[in-house]
Amino acid sequence: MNRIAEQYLRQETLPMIFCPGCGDGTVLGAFLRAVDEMKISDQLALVGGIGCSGWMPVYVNADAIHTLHGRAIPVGIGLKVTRPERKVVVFTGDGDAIGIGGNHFIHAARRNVDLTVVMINNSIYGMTGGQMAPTTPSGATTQTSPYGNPEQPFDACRLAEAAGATYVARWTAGHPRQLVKAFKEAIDHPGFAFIEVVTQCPVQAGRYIKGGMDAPEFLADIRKSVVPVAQAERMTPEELAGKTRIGLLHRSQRPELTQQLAAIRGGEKR
Ligand SMILES: Cc1ncc(C[n+]2csc(CCOP(=O)(O)OP(=O)(O)O)c2C)c(N)n1
Ligand SMILES: [Mg+2]
Repeated sequence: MNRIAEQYLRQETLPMIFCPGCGDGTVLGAFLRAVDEMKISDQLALVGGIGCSGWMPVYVNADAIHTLHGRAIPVGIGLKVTRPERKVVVFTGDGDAIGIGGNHFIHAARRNVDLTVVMINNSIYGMTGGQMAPTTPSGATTQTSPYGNPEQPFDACRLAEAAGATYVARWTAGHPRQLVKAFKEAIDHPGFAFIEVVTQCPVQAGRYIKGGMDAPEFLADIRKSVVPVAQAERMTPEELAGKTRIGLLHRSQRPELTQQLAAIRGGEKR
């Protein structure tokens, strides 16, 4: 076992529940590298929703809450406003964050509360066996859309930005080094920071959406489907059709919720 895994994983919780070839382990590895470089493990408060991705905090040697499906963000908000000195990081799935938890997601972004929300987008409800999610591509077959998804998926990053998030980035499980940097930036960012990570789910999305369960092939296909933002700016709408932009998509500054609350408690004028 490498030093990072030995130092930051709760050994008694291993082995992880993730299927072979799942992208969640890569995301967790990148997160732990960021934590190691920032030396902040004792300041962390991690929150996990329900779903495969929601298990990530369970494996980390840090304070953590594993909460209800769709409720990871409001639990994170509660933590942050009562213990503002903590660095609160929420791990959530696409179904957890913008399916059942969609309303919490947009209001957390609107409030600009100082959280880092990491959404693992595997385009499906993984843990429960491959049901259609709000991120499932149009036309895709899943366990609950055997004739193809008749709906249009959400772009969670555009949703976050429109709702008021002040840091928005998207990467994939094929970009671990960029993810380490993004985690560090998001944790340091004083406001609602959202990172979407597009991941391979060879067992559920592989079986139902792609018709094959080969993890390296799945990840290679994800890498082919994304374009760095700078490159996307030079592409025509026709060239961009079917491509997903990756990188730092938005960064801005405006008043943050816990500071606003502290000012009210302190009787200061805002
Ligand atoms: C209130 C509630 N509704 C439904 C469920 C069942 N459930 C558990 S995980 C899950 C979907 C998880 O999908 P996602 O959030 O995308 O996470 P993934 O497993 O794909 O990482 C559902 C519907 C639940 N546990 N609680
Ligand atoms: Mg999912």
